[in-house]
Amino acid sequence: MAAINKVTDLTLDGDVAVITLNSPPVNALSAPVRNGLFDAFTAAVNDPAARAIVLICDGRTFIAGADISEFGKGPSGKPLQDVQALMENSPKPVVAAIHGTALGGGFEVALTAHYRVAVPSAKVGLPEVKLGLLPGAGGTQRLPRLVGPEVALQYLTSGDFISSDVALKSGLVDELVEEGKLRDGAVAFARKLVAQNRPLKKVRDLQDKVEAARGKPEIFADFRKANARRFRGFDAPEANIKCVEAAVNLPFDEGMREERRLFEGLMSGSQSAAQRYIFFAERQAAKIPDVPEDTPVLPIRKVGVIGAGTMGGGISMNFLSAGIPVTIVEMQKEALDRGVGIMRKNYENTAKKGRLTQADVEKRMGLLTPSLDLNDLADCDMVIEAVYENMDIKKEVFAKLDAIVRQGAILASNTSYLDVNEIASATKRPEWVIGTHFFSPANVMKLLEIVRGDRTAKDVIATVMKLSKKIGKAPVLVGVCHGFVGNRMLAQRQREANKLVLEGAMPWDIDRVLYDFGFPMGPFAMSDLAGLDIGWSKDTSSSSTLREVLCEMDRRGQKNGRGFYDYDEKRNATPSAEVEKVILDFAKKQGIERRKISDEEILERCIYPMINEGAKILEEGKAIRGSDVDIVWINGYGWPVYRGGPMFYGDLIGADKVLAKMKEFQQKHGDDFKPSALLEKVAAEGKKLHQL
Ligand code: 3H9
Repeated sequence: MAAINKVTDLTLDGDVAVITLNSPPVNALSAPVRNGLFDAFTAAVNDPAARAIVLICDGRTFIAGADISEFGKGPSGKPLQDVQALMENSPKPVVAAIHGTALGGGFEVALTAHYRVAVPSAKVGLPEVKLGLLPGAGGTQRLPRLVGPEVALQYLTSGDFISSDVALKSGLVDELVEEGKLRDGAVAFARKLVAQNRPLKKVRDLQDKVEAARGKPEIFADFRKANARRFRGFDAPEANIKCVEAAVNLPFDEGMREERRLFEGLMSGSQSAAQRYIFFAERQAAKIPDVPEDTPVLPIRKVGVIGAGTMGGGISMNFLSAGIPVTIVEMQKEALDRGVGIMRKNYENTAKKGRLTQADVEKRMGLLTPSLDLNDLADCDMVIEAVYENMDIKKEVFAKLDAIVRQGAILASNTSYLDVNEIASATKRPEWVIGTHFFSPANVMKLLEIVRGDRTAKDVIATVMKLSKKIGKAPVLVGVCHGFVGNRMLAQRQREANKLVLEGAMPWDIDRVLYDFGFPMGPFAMSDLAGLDIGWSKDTSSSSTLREVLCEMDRRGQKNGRGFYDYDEKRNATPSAEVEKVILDFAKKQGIERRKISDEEILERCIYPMINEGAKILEEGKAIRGSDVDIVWINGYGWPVYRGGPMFYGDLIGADKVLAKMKEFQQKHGDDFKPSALLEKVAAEGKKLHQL
């Protein structure tokens, strides 16, 4: 026995048949893989010399799921169910041998084996919900039978990976075998089954845990209630819950039919299309056309951060958490101590929630060197500046860094708007200068806009792109322009939100519309949270904007309980009658005749100019591709992932319809709505913005 086809291989190890699957990069269940598995299992089942069968994978992982790139295309190859039926009905025990990650359809295949063994580093899980889906190969029916409906609900609706020790305890895995010795361990396990004549265990036949939950609808009602906020707007969590209800209340085969029905509903909807697109878009963003994959990267063993404020502290934590030592420099001792204290407190809060041990906290803080002297940055491999957003100050800092930091080190700025070329011009090494725009809170938010200056070297770009992955960020390479991709588009939304308030809407109307669209909060609630007085000064305030007027009235936002909204001591917001009056007076003074504004207009006025600006950004080459723009908005600004980002959403509406609306608004409200040439072109040629 040997190669069954290009991806599967069947060998005999004594009386145990070993099927090895090898389909890089992640052994996804493409048509050739399903065909290969079908042929291999058929051969193994029919081979009289084989008394047990082991399924194992080559490469970095066990099967990581269905092949997502096949979704939406017509059927081809053997259905996965046929492979699973062969496995489950095999008269010889079938053992799945797991390393890496057994995910989605991959774990569902493992769940149809009679037994599962894994190495300690392996993880299993059903992450379909993150793709707007549910496990469509029996996972929703088998998982509750093994772990009970309560735990199954958690796993299915979070998509979280499960470590092998937890999997062992909960019966998802039957035995752990020594790291690096999976094949031998699995074969020995299979041999033991045969020797002991152990019965074939079919998960579908397990009844105890589902029966125990029958007639207890409160399990589901309580779960829905407790998670309503987390699931808001998403279709997939509810469909997953319904499947678990079916597992509890229906016989296995009927439950499987319900799973299929709900799976197909999700698969044909726009939410899953958006979420699957984002999965690939995020990986695509890591690829830079003129910076080849094999560009050498520089070792980053030690990082310097200038500024121990909220940003500097958050940025430092990313590196500390990844085990990279950080020297953090502030000008005043008090500010330094405060910043370091906040970092410690953040880690300790995480430890209190059980997500870190106290030893981890100490280890991380032990990697931090606080300093009041820029000279201490001399031997860093990379220095990130996070000082006040002012060009003169930034240039001064970079000139100093240029003199202090060793040659061959990267100098990065955390600027959120400023010209990285101009900052680089303050040094004699512009090739080594790059922008790293983190988002607040910098230790939490996934997005990192990496700003490429005209002279930034390719190995510097490659290094920072790779490094950002190491610290758990989703990097997007952008070009120099005011506000880069994210803030530049945000400015469009903010401008329209402000205008709408004067024309007739109230801040809470706008916030409600954007919240219902799926954002975590609207622009006015956001301003209240950040503080209305950021960048405001009593001395220069001229009552010329609504925001200035509110600051003059000491309405500074959540921090003093009064902003656009009034806040109670628990920070619950209610619309403010005082603000309403201020708005009416302000509009009157400006001679604006207020009118009723529909929710539809609010949404279109806020969102379409963003889509248009995204097209302009692409036209100017400030983002590499439309999908990169979407990744910025998903990972940095809370754009609902099930709407795929502004470019994807623009395509969902239709570029032609967005264009027509922009033209209508341009007529009524002026050139803020002037369509970009690229939007015109895309609409005329019937192309897609997210595929540019
Ligand atoms: C499912 O199973 C539905 C079933 O219930 C239905 C049954 C009927 N398909 O992430 P990486 C590619 S839904 C196709 O950079 P890592 C990926 O695009 C699926 N391609 O590596 C990338 O390509 P490239 C449920 C896939 O080591 C390359 O592999 N499963 C798939 O950081 C490397 O990926 C999931 O949702 C796929 N399923 O992480 C798991 N997976 O090099 C999704 C990966 O060209 N996958 N690729 O850019 C993951 O979470 C991670 O990829 C994994 C590895 C943890 C496996």
